Amino acid sequence: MTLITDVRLRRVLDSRGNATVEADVLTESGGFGRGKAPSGASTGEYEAIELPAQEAIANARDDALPRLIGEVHAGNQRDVDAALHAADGTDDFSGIGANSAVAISMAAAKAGADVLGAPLFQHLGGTFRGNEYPTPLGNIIGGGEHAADATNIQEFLAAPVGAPSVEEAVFANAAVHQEVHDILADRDLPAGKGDEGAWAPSISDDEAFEIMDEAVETVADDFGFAIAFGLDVAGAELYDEDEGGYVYDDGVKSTDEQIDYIAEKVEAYDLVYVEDPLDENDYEAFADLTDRVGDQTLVCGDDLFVTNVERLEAGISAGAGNSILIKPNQIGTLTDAVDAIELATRNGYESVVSHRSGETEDTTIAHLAVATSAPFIKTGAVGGERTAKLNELIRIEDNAV
Ligand code: 2PG
Ligand code: MG
Repeated sequence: MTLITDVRLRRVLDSRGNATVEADVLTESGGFGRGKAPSGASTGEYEAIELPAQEAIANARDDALPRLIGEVHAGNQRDVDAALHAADGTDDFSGIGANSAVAISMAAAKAGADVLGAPLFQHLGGTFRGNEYPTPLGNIIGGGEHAADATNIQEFLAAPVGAPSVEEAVFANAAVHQEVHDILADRDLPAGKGDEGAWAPSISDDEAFEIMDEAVETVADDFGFAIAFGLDVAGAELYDEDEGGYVYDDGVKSTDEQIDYIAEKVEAYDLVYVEDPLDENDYEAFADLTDRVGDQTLVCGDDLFVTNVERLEAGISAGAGNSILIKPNQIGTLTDAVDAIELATRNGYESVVSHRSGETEDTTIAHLAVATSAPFIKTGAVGGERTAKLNELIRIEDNAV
């Protein structure tokens, strides 16, 4: 029933105005699915390779389509994704492009769900999944690679851990975003927005910590439940070997100083989440920090693990981190992403499903988070390409998909 009869590829715009790959998958019985690839700016060194959209499309048309059309059932995700790997023939999807791979992988999943008449999260997760909803981490203040002349730390993320529902949590994050706007206005600090819709004022990281602390407290009082916050430090972007450490506006921190700095911030602000606090090659430093604060906060590997089971296995052996960021385009297929989540779960690591800084209106990650019972999803607080996922979560919770 779900035999693939056609795959159509085209370039469409992403949220930064760059070209990205859109895939349509059609099946024998009239099933249809559409997927779009996101794109990172602070990409990890070990990520699967994104090719220029036109090149990715041409290569996938030549190499992947003959292995899919009339050959594979969209309802069998492992077969689809194995065909994509076979067509690509490399370790990092540099043949057909991880952008073509992930767009086709997601489109096939949606076509499979369409034939079944089931919501995507149920097709991916099965009937025993779908009653646990992730807490959305909302990007509120940011800089790094996502905005010029703003904070050194890439993302300050609201985490409405006490919210009674996804809907309340989503609105709480939007309220924190508005509250920060008001605090910035009171302090006469003009701010545009970065790539993910976070405020990008020209302030020090210390001032951003203060403002976040004030904003989450105010909104928590208004909403009547606990709202904490966390960070994506994007440590690999700050780390410069030639400079001898992590380069901040106010100086360079050695690895030991960086560990102390993050541990102090976890204590001072009760941070519930710290992503990529250290460089992507430094398992040992991740392990040291996890020893220090891993019982109080999630220490999450993004560029460290790149959704890759081999890198996660190395991290598990080293005791590096206690959670993994899951970005399907970082590894190229949904099968690879789900394998990483399952390995994480078996080893007591939490999974945090994530958007990219360059996004589209695709909502697959909302379904993936629910399908795998991920405790967190990181997909912004405002902006159409971010609210597409947040509103989909609200619909999933409301049984309206
Ligand atoms: C990150 C992501 C998403 P990018 O570092 O976690 O917030 O950014 O997509 O630019 O890698
Ligand atoms: Mg990150």
